[in-house]
Amino acid sequence: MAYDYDPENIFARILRGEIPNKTVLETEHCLAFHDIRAQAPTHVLVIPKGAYVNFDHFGAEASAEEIVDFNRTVARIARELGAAPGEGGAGYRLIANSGENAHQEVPHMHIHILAGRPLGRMLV
Ligand code: IU
Repeated sequence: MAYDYDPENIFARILRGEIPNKTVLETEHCLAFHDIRAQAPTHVLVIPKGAYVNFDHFGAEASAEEIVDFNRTVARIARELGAAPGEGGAGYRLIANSGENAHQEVPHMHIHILAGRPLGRMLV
């Protein structure tokens, strides 16, 4: 996998504790925090602690344990924030911008959890 991870990217610095963040949840393999430019009443970013550039990199190289922890953490946060449809919530949207066409801004794998208002039919 031809990815060159930049250890000075902003999320790497957040993981090292060099920059503060509003933590929602931390697990063995990931950290979730509020996006500084929230685009919905709930806008949380979940990032793996491992050095993965984007979803492609994470999906190909993360261990099964990291991937399971990541997915369960995303689902758990949505549930705990009251957005999970199975628990009476009104639903949520997950976005993982990966690469330039998707306008990925920060080169450390992350998923956006958006909830708290109707989000429109689809994103393009
Ligand atoms: P993107 O998927 O890479 O396009 O989104 C990056 C997100 O990271 C974006 O929503 C920013 O508001 C957010 N963010 C942040 O929460 N804290 C920061 O210090 C920086 C970006 I830089």
